[in-house]
Amino acid sequence: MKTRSPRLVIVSARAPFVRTGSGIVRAPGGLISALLPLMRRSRGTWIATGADREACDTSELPFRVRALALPSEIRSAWYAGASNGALWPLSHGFGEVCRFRAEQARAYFEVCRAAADAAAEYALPGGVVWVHDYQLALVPALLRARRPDLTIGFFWHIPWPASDSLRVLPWASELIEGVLGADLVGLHVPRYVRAFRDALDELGIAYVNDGESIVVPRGARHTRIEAWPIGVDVDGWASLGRDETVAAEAARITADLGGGRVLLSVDRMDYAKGIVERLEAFERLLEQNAEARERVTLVQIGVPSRETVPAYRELRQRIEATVGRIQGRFGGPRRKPVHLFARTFDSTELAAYYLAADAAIVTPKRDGMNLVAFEYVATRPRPNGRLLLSTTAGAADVLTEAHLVNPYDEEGLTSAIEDVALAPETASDIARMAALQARVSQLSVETWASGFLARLEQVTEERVPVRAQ
Ligand code: GDG
Repeated sequence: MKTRSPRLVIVSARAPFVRTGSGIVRAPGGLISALLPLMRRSRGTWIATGADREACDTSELPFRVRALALPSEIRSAWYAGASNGALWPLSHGFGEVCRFRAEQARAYFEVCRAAADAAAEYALPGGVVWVHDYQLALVPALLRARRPDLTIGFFWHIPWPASDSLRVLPWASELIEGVLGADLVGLHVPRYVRAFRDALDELGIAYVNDGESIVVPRGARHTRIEAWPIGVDVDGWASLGRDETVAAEAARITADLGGGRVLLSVDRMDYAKGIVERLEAFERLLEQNAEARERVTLVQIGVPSRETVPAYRELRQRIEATVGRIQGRFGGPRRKPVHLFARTFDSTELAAYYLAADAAIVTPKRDGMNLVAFEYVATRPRPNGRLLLSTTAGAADVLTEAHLVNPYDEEGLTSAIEDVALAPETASDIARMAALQARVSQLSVETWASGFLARLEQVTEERVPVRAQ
């Protein structure tokens, strides 16, 4: 599909690159994985509110990256406070973790205003601006007020909060009004669209149902809310999966781990990812099953994340303590049942682990989509291996042939891990993986981004034109 990507302005919290001890590297996280291939092909501008200015010095890139200069206390109240101390837990059903503080809400409004100002400055007349995620949900309405000539898309990458959860957010109505400034609002799966509809009901905002999408009239225009399931760079992962060096590295990993069965989990260290619960389920498996004690190894890649938020620092300690306990109980001089890597890997290294793994254990407690599930499937040159996936991840609505599990069901989780680790491979396993591979290929990130942008233009064409100011 043809899109107007060269005129595109992207607004997100994260920049595509970060500065680390070893230089400027690609930032971890789903949004970056999704948008980088698109922006490489376009010559637009990427506005990042949470970025490090040095990491935005990207003269060798075919697009511009602009970091906003925000005072550090505002940045912290917006990012660690309102975004990751309130909206993230609220949307993932962790009400008890939420903290609502007025000064953090003020910072959230201020950062959204600064982002809207920057987008208004960089967008060409009649241009397209695509705003991303829960950290910037007020930008669409603020930008619309400044530049009614623009076409504005918004994508919310996490679950849309249940209306009972939303009730406790002191600025719920501002949040929804902010989002409704967009022409097209994307959520991953239809059940999030239904949750959005509940929120409109709750706030008494009128809408029309149009098939699975919702249309909210807004004067001369309207906002459409639709499900646009994200995918991954399928060709990129598949070509890494066919690479001989990657395959050799995968063989070395399997041998280093003792030649038994390898289970792999890859997550940002986030309580919504269910890492501790997964480790505990694995520990129960080791208690119960002698073969697992001898032959099964769990590799947990845990990218450190949001360490300025107390709940995340505590989580990292819990993860490390749980791994230590399992090691102490079941490890020996030649056998280590769990390997925890608390660092970022490059994608070649990650692909080698995807190849080496007999099963991917993707068991978040709640997840907007989960790209790791897609990447594991996309990397495999043959339809082997198993994917264990939480019913509570958006990905479960799309990757229906995966082995599905309720991550809150402790015994169920242990026995599901046992099955994917130890049951002999059957024709049905191969058929399931082949079906998953076909599904993942259809849902490439390229299709997602170009489909969303093309739809955005369509939606805008339905409204009365407004001239640039
Ligand atoms: C949010 C939503 C939604 C991880 N470690 C390394 C690395 N990664 C990459 C993976 C994958 C991405 O990070 C993680 O994506 P997820 O989708 O699992 O999770 P979130 O970061 O929470 O993303 C999520 C997503 O947005 C997109 O809408 O699916 O539900 O929470 O791509 O490969 N990449 C590299 N090295 C690592 O060590 N290179």
